[in-house]
Amino acid sequence: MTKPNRILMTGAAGIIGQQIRDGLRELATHVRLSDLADPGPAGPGEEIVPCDLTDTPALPGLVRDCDAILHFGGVSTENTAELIHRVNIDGVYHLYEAARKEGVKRILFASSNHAIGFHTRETRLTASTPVRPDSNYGVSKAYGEALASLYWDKYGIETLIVRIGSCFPEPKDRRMMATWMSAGDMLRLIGCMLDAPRLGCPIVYGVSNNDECWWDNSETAYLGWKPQDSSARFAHLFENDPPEDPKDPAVIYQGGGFAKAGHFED
Ligand code: NAI
Ligand code: 15L
Repeated sequence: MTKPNRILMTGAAGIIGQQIRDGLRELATHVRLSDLADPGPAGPGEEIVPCDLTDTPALPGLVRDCDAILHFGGVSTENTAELIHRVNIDGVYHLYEAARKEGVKRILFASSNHAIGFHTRETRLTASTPVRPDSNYGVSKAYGEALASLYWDKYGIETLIVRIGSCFPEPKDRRMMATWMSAGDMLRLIGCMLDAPRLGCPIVYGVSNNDECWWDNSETAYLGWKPQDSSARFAHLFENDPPEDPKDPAVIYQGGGFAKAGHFED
C-alpha cells in the first residue's frame, strides 16, 4: 500500500490510542480520531470525529474516505455480557459492514490475549492455535477474529488481527513482563500493516521482544515486523514481589486474572 491519505483510529481517547496518536502522523497524511470520550483537540493533520460504535447509522460516515481503519475502540476489559455484545460484537459487525459498503479495504482489529487466555503459560502459541477465551470479553475478541476472517474470504477486506498482550507505558505486574508490548512496537507493526503489498488476514501476537514470551510469530514473518523493545528494563519493579503460587489459576493461565475471575455478573 502506498502511504495512505487518510486513516481512522477508533478508541483514540484510550490507553493505546493516546500512546500511539502522535506516531500515526508519520504513517498517513490525515488521521481521523474517533471515540465516545474526548481524545483532546486536533493537532496538525488530525481530525476529530466523535462517534458511539453502537450508533449504527453513523458508522458509514465515520469510515468514509479512509484507506485503513485501526479499530481500537470498545470495551477493553471484562464486563456484562450485554454491554460486551452491544459494543464488541454488534459494534464490530456494523463497523465491518460500513467498511464493506464504503470500500475501506484494510483494517487492524485489536484482538486480545484473552481470546486465548485459557491456554497455560507452558504452551507456546502460534497463529494457528485455536482460540480458548477466558471471559465474555475474550469471546467477543474471538468473534471479531472470525468476522475479520469472513470479510477477507468473502469480500477481500484485509485485516491485521493483533492479539495484544499488555500495551501500557510499562508493565504493571510480573505477568506483564511476559505480555508487555511497547507503543513503539505497536507503531512499527501498524507501519508494516500499511506497507504490506498483500496483507491477507494474519493473526499476530502483539508483544515486545521480552525475555519470557509464550507466543511465536514465525508464521507471520512475511510482514517483516521485528519488535525492538523489551520489558527487561522494568524487571526491578517486581524483584521484591512474593514468589508466584504455581497452583493459582492467575499464574497457570496466560489470561491471568481474567481466567481466574468468576462470572462478572455474580
Ligand atoms: P481503553 O479502554 O483505554 O480504550 C478503549 C476506548 O474505546 C476508550 O477510550 C473508550 O471511550 C472507547 N469506547 C468504549 N466504548 C465505546 C463505544 N461504544 N463507542 C466508541 N468508543 C468506545 O482500552 P485500550 O487499552 O486503549 O485498548 C484499546 C483496544 O485494544 C481495545 O479494543 C482493547 O480490547 C484492545 N486491547 C488492549 C490491550 C492493552 O494492553 N491495552 C490488550 C489487549 C487488547
Ligand atoms: C486486555 O485485553 C486489556 O484490554 C488490557 O486492559 C489488559 O488487561 C491486557 O489485556 C492484559 O492482559 O494485560
